Amino acid sequence: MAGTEWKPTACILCECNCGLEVELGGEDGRHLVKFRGDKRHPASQGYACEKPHRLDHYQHGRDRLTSPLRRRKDGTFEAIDWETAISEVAARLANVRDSWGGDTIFYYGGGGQGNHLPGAYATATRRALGSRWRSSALAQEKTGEFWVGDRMMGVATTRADFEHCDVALFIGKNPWHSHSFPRARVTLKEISQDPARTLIVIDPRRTETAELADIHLQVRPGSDAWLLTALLGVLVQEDLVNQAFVAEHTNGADDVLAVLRSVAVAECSARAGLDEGLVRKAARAIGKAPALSSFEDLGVQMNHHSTLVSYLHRLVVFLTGSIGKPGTHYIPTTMIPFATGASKQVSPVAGAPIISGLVPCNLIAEEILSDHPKRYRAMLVEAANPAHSLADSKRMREALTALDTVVVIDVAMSETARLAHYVLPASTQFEKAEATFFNFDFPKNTFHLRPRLLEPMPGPLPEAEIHSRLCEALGAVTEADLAPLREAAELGPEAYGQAVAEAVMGDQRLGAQAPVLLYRTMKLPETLREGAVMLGLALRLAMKEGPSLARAGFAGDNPLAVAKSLFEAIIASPSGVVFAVDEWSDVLRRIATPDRKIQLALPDLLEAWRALLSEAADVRDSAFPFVLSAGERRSFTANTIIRDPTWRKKDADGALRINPEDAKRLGVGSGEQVRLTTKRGSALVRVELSDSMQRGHVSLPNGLGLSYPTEGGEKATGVAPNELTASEDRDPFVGTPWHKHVAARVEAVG
Ligand SMILES: Nc1nc2c(c(=O)[nH]1)N[C@H]1C(S)=C(S)[C@@H](COP(=O)(O)OP(=O)(O)OC[C@H]3O[C@@H](n4cnc5c(=O)[nH]c(N)nc54)[C@H](O)[C@@H]3O)O[C@H]1N2
Ligand SMILES: Nc1nc2c(c(=O)[nH]1)N[C@H]1C(S)=C(S)[C@@H](COP(=O)(O)OP(=O)(O)OC[C@H]3O[C@@H](n4cnc5c(=O)[nH]c(N)nc54)[C@H](O)[C@@H]3O)O[C@H]1N2
Ligand code: SF4
Ligand SMILES: [Mo]
Repeated sequence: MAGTEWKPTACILCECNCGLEVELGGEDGRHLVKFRGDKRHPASQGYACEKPHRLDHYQHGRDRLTSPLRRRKDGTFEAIDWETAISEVAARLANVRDSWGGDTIFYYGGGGQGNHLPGAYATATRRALGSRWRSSALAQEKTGEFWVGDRMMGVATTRADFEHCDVALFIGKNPWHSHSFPRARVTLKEISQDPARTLIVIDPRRTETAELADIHLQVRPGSDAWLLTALLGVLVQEDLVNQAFVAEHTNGADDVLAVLRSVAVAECSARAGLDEGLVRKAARAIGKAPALSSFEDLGVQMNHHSTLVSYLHRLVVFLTGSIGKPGTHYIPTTMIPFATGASKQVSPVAGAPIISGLVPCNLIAEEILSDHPKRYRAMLVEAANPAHSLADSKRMREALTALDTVVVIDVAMSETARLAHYVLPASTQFEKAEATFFNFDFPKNTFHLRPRLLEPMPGPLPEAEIHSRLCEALGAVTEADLAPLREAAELGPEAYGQAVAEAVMGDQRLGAQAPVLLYRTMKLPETLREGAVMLGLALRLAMKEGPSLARAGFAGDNPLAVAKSLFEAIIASPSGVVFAVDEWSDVLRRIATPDRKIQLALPDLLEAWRALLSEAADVRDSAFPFVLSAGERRSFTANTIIRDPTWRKKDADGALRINPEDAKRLGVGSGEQVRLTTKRGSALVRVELSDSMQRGHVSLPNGLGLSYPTEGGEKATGVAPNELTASEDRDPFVGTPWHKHVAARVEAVG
């Protein structure tokens, strides 16, 4: 349209962070009024779903924080100025450090779906305090997958090339709504419409993705381990294993094949509630596929046997040789090493495994509510809402209340912020430069540093500024450290890079403060200031991934020079830049186990598998005859990023989906209220009758139940799912929750 000024940014509502172009308007020119997909974004290429059109509800949320807040004794908050806030927060955290040790200061969050720079700056604050333990949402979804991946491949994550696959397999994943790979709906439709390609969906619900599928395995909730065993059994018993691949690239196949030769496919299918013929059909499609891509997500990762299922899923991938060629799985080059396996340490109180550096979310309350001398005493929460998003909200509230000091950095008055001693207001993701590290594409991978769209509003500050001020108040960075770098910056980028490198390499204290040094002294356009930390990350990448960067045009023998050219490209590309180009032949070379082979036999998981196969059929507690999936992704859900309930065009209060026969038996009609009860809590909720649900299975959306200011005062809309979940219901290996499988009762009311 003539006269429209489109500004590049990104959607912040899911990990894809599609490139967007936005038109600003409204009375003050600060409203995000029009959106379109940004064709120049290398990954999303103009794609966007329906959600970003509502982003102004995030930018202009009525509960946005405008000033630092301090909690009074009576629980209410008073506004304080930044100087007071920073000096008091620094003093309180320093006091916790000096009294009980810096390792009792726990850090949670660091980024949501679209903002990962806070986490990068927070490393400086954490180091200044000697804080050691941390966690984030990843430790309630992906750590089982990381743990298994790391042990099998020496690499925690793989992704898959759905765009070019012959067979696409989704296990407990509804990408039509949840996306997780670029342009998901375009790719799903292409696969669905091509008679030569096969889409297989494993989901108890007939989801939007399942509607497009060639084969929908409508599994009985929580029985995926049985189904995957049946699929694997067919692969082995019908001679569909890729023997050449297994011989060349794997180890331990004998132990696995021994189990699979004798499994009873018919019985395992029946345990999964499925017709054996359909399971065989799916297994044959998988086994015969020239190129298989697959993706497991929350439907299995937050469910019974989740880590075992992650293992069985990988067995499907490796026994069919579905890695390392186009249309299959790959190991991407990522901007940061965001996923790793288990560390040698365990958490200080519960002795829980630390995977990817993270304490299992379901154990955080236990780590606090204890008299152990090393229990956590303080918590710094940033860009996350654990009082709402972690299992067992009641217990999380109790834990947060038991801490000496809770500091929350957020844009809005979240459920967690309400429990803090200090709330520090952050600028929104459109008022500062932001970036995401969740791009996993291949062979080309993208990075997008978005310049800010809007002048910051007075009051809130970007996290980079908040952490810099905290580190300065803690005495970790002084003016004397900064002055020489400022001088070097005047001499030009060459001299500056050299001076920073010398400062941080020669001195551990300054090395820990690199994000602050860069942010405070680098010369950058105002709209990109928070991007300063990317120079450090670019250098790390240049030292580690030289060939991939070189193929993307960032070549050279000197990592500092490579980092500089990559950084300059990032700064100069407001719609994103391709930073790494890989080759399919790189993938298997990235296997990092000691013998460079994929380890198929993991003894503890094989044992758990054998135990499963000898288990009697499970009996359901008659007091809780339903299985509740607590936290489904729908067309207008986005975790708790948008708090204003009116952003939802449909399903405003997040109905409980239930099979019409079940509803009839209970005597409830469409739109009526029911009481939903679990062992942990009870809630009233409106029902939506949906024949996409199987009998005995009900589902609630995620991100509902947020309190929001209305004319008549604060009001919560919908049910907060974790009022109904329990922290002890978790995976025995890595502690991930069973949110998709909560025993529940549904009763008519009124
Ligand atoms: N619209 C939207 N998109 C999002 C998000 C959002 O909030 N809203 N959040 C983002 C985030 S943080 C994540 S982690 C991803 C998650 O993305 P998904 O994992 O796709 O999301 P869910 O809807 O939670 O769960 C997926 C499916 O699991 C199924 N399921 C339930 N029980 C079982 C079972 O026993 N077996 C199997 N096989 N499946 C089962 C459900 O029916 C559901 O269709 O989505 C991302 N994208
Ligand atoms: N029962 C159940 N629970 C679940 C799930 C489920 O399926 N079922 N899903 C889980 C999953 S997969 C995930 S990923 C988690 C997500 O849960 P969390 O990791 O807690 O993340 P969000 O709910 O997205 O909360 C993000 C917070 O960041 C704030 N924010 C937004 N922009 C900024 C910014 O620029 N700076 C700062 N400092 N803050 C900002 C928002 O106001 C919000 O308070 O929820 C989990 N919880
Ligand atoms: S797919 Fe995700 S990032 Fe892209 S427009 Fe939709 S919600 Fe936003
Ligand atoms: Mo997530």
